[in-house]
Amino acid sequence: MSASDMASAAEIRRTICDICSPGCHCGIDAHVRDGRVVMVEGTAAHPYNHGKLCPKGSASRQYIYRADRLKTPLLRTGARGEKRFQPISWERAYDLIAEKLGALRDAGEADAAAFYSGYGKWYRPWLERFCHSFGSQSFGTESSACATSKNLAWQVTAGTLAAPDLPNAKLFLGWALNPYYSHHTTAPKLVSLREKGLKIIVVDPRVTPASEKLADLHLRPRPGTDGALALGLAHELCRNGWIDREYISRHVAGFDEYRAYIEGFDPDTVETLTGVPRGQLELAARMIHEAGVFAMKENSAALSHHRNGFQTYRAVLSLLALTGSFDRRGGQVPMKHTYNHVPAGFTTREHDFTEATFPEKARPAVGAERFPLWYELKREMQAMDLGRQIAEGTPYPIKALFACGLNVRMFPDTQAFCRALEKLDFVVNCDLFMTDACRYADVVLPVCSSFERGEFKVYGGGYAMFTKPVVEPLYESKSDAQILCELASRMGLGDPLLEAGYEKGVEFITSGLPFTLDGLKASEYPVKLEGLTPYVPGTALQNGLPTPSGKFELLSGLIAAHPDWGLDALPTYTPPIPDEECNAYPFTLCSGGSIPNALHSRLHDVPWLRSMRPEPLADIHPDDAERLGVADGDEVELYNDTGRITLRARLTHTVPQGVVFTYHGYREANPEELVSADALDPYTGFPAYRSVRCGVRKKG
Ligand SMILES: Nc1nc2c(c(=O)[nH]1)N[C@H]1C(S)=C(S)[C@@H](COP(=O)(O)OP(=O)(O)OC[C@H]3O[C@@H](n4cnc5c(=O)[nH]c(N)nc54)[C@H](O)[C@@H]3O)O[C@H]1N2
Ligand SMILES: Nc1nc2c(c(=O)[nH]1)N[C@H]1C(S)=C(S)[C@@H](COP(=O)(O)OP(=O)(O)OC[C@H]3O[C@@H](n4cnc5c(=O)[nH]c(N)nc54)[C@H](O)[C@@H]3O)O[C@H]1N2
Ligand code: SF4
Ligand SMILES: [Mo]
Repeated sequence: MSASDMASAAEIRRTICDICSPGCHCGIDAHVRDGRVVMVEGTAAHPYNHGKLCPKGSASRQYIYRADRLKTPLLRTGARGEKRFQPISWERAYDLIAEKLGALRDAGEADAAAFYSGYGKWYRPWLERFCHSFGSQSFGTESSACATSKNLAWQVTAGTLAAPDLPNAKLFLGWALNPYYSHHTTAPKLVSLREKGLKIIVVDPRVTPASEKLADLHLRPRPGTDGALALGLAHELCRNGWIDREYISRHVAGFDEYRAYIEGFDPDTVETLTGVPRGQLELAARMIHEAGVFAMKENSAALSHHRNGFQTYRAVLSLLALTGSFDRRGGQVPMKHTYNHVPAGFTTREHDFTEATFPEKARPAVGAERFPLWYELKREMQAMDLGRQIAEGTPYPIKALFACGLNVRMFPDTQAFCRALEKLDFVVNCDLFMTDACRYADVVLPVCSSFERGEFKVYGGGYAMFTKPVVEPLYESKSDAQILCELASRMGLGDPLLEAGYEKGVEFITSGLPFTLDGLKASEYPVKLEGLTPYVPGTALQNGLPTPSGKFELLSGLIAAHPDWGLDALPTYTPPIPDEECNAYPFTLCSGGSIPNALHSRLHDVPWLRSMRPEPLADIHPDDAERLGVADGDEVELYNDTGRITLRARLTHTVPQGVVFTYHGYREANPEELVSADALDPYTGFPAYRSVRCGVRKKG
């Protein structure tokens, strides 16, 4: 039977693809026959994706039916890591978890348990509340290496988050911009705005579809040197008087100190530091001047995956202050997250829900001592410090871990992290699949996909939605939120709202908003909220920003007030890699940067997607390859003091000389093996996935 025959015999039910983050959950028309999804298409009337799916979403049927879907709860019977388990009932699994975690709590050591969420986000408010009600502050997530560094930079600088006012922008600074691979709905929007006159500067060490199709100017700094580039642009803007003095005097704090600091970032010095020719820097500054006000790309990964990422972000944001582009039409406009980190133009009570039971008296979250700025602003675990704290037992021992979607291959020095997991007394992991992380768990719980559950969602433009399952949960799987609510009851956490179930929690979070859950459920599509008033640019500045000075801070009042942190109040520049490491190994390994057919670790086992790139590849410049005697397709070993991996070389001019570029999440070649777990950004604890040194040699 052909696909269209199968589809014609099937019923169309609407759901979402949740492979990406909640802001990008594309609407899906699932064609269902005999309780099974037989085909997927994009939902034409969906306000986010308008019928389009990316390659990953097009393969979502193979994702939810992956051969290694977990079928039942499992109990470990072999050594940790060995992958020997026996199926158990949900009752038994809950009893075991209640017994083990309950014993820790009864002993007054609830804070020796950590609660972790991988990339999945929809259930996070429930996991966080569970953690707090249990008595631990150590709720932490994969965002310890993703969007949080950017968000904290905004918080320190302006006390708020912000987004580009693209429809009114004349210039877009696409700092590490490549939506063709990472955000498929953004690329066509930029194409059409460009046809209407938008100018775009792309800053990316590599040649990408965005640099080729969207850029009026492409700047190619060496990975992790963007901070110097931004300060160089600031130098050029100041030197030429291309700054908005009135805006600065009214709304910006620390300009004089900042101006004195950037004196050292003249175009020649910046060319040496970054590799960007001075002529290109001068041209970029002129384009900014000519536009007057500019908008920019909110990158959550490429800039922050370096030891200097947080300061880089602040240096980039400082350009908004100099030109008066923050809180201006056509610039970068303040916005609040509505729910699950999605700005939808209204507010929910998500924070009230997660913070109501925060255990003030518990020991500070994992990472608090090592990353005080992080803890001050986030009040949660910096998960990149979890492996160290388990291994060293300082400042206090961690004994148990409850995880939803733990992927060990996103932790720098993965093997050290796995050894730390082996030391724990009790580990639970909830996932759809039998992942390598599951091997370290005592109890593994099977969860269902977005096709098999109902969930509350919001979308940009003022939309809310409550999805319905399109098929029954596969095998014995349950949704994460259901598991957490049932477990809260079983353990007697004493949190009636959590124990009342997922929908009661959603009712609390959405209380006061002009809809009911039943109303949302009655629609197959996101529902637009009535009566939302659009934000008027300039309002936040007029009211005073929620920073210590009330202004946009080039000099951070928060950091200046804490000299004991040993952090710089100005957005100072430190090279991403210390000289001694540069001297020890000849290449910079830049691992990460989306590819169209994968999302971190979770899609490499999906056959259609794997077929698009059957093996992990190391992109190497042909001149470097020639020096190494490496031909296209040869096996090469990447190595440094932390570890080594073997993969195939792909010779390409898209990477600059001296840089090796790989994608991550692969079992057979995991670049995290070369990323040190000790060399973290001192401001935020972020790992340097995109700038570590390594050697390259041909295998065999
Ligand atoms: N070298 C390098 N490493 C990187 C990056 C990089 O650029 N370079 N990028 C970093 C970034 S930006 C990120 S965001 C992280 C990725 O963060 P990860 O958390 O590593 O992301 P995934 O690989 O998707 O793994 C998440 C796990 O959750 C499971 N899962 C999926 N849906 C659900 C669900 O609904 N419930 C539960 N319980 N589990 C679910 C998946 O099967 C998978 O095992 O990786 C980081 N690692
Ligand atoms: N297909 C796909 N889509 C995804 C993901 C995925 O894994 N696959 N992951 C999702 C997640 S969790 C995230 S965080 C986003 C990330 O997606 P984006 O924010 O778009 O970032 P990346 O695709 O990681 O990297 C963008 C560009 O940054 C460049 N780059 C690398 N290092 C540097 C640097 O030091 N400086 C500069 N200026 N540029 C640099 C890379 O060459 C790359 O072309 O994508 C999301 N979408
Ligand atoms: S994987 Fe593709 S289709 Fe699915 S949510 Fe992400 S962008 Fe949308
Ligand atoms: Mo991410």
